[in-house]
Amino acid sequence: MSGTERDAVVVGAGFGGLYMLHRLRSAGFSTIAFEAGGDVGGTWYWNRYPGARCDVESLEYSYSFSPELEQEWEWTERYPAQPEILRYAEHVADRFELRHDIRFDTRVVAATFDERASRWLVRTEPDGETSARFLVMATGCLSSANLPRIDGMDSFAGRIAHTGRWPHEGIDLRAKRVAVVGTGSSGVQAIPVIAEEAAELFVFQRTPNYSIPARNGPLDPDLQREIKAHYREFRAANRLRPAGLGARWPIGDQSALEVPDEDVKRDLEERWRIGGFAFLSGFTDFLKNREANAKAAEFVKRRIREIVRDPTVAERLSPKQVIGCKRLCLDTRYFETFNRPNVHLVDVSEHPIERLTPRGLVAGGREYEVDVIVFATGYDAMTGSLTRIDVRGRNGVALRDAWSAGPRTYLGLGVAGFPNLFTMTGPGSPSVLANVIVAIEQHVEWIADCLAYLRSRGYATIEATVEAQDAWVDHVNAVADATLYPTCNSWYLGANVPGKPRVFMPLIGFPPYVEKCNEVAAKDYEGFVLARA
Ligand code: N01
Repeated sequence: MSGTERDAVVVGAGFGGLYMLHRLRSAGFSTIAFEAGGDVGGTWYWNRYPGARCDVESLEYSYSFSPELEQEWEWTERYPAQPEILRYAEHVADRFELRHDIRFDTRVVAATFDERASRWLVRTEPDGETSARFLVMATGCLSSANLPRIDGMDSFAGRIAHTGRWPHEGIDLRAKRVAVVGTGSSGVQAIPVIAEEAAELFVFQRTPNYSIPARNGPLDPDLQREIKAHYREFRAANRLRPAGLGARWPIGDQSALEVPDEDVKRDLEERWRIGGFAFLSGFTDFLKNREANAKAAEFVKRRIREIVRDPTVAERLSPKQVIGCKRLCLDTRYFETFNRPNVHLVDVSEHPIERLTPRGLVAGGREYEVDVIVFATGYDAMTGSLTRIDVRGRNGVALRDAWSAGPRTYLGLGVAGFPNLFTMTGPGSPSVLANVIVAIEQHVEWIADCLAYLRSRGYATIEATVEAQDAWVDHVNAVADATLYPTCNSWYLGANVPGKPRVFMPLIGFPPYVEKCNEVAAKDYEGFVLARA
């Protein structure tokens, strides 16, 4: 093959791209990965904001495909901090000699399917073109930063930073007046850390969020040893859980409406003490029934009132939506931070930020003078990093046009009209509603097996049928509609990006999804058309 021809192009060298590259290369496919960043790590390369940390536990937020890697890597905390995750990604790249086939500082800007040759022509910047039979988009679900358009953005004389694009050299916040806009997972993590450094911190909150204590701390060496001794069983148990994680904590099998309130409260208390995502796993219907949900929601609101000394501030910090429809946050002393004299909560739910001025932000008719504005305003999630690339399938149709009314995929892996294109952890798959590394491994292995199958039978293309895709999209919606997830304005629905179609993008439920993918493969890729050149 010439220098610009490959069997496969992988877009992105985060956790998805790294393993995809490794797996395809090991199976004998010539593969190249393009990465816009200067090194591996994906979201963990960019998210260097103060307090950045994963909220899935270290022993679970890691690859399972290599028992040697699993055994040799030592995690230091219950939840890994961004620098540690990045070191892990770098270690993986070195251990499996992946860098050789990754082009860094290279952004994929366009990809066009050549129907005559049944190949993708991938255009990169700085200028380059690569032709490949297969194109795998390992572009990440939360990598396309959402910076709100606010009047006067350019006029601000101080510093502006988005949490997902934090400068590598850091920002010295000592003795500075800082504004943080946004109170999702990023804001909730950054605010307590910034509050300790800054002279004054103004938190601009549009929607209060539920947050559960993470209870982070040094990882117990005995626990690490114990899990490593039974890692296969531990991984297998996690894969059977609804979100592919949390096998250390019990899941309840009763409705919260079937048991006395005291029992529900006791269970929530225990889970609040343990910390982490297990909080909502005690009963089956917290995310299905409003009455059940209210029990968990009220529990958290009571805690907020206990922690936050000023009752007005506590009330403003108390969410109105059901718990869990927006992604639950995990924190370290988030609500406590609002007791600090240097921290001020600015409620912008009714009066949005009007404009930026050279000195700061104007909201509710008042100007807040600051030196630094931190936008913790999230992402154009799940589709943003795909539609920003000019991907064109059959008849020159652009993916962004095919998805103008919302993303449509089959299994979150294939798109009708776009042969040989794979969307890793794409819309229509559990992706962000699962431990994403578990979701990534399942997709990588399914895609690699699929390519091997096509090669062994002499097929040149695989493409989802419109019928299979339509039925799948209906299924994803039906599953979501049976829950409380679609009841509030979350990024799962694209509601955080003005003008984005309101469609519930991820599929709820990891284990049944895996079964379906396996079944499709076992039935010779049912729902896909396979064709020879
Ligand atoms: O982004 P978000 P994030 N004016 O979209 C507000 C993962 N993650 O970066 O809710 C004022 O959740 C917006 O308000 P509203 C995780 O999956 C994981 O925090 O739209 N406010 C919201 O409060 C997470 O869910 C980890 O009304 C504005 C906030 O900005 C996902 O990434 C850590 C605004 C955005 O919250 C995204 O989290 C970090 C405006 N114009 C992230 N525009 C861990 O593993 C937006 N907002 C721990």
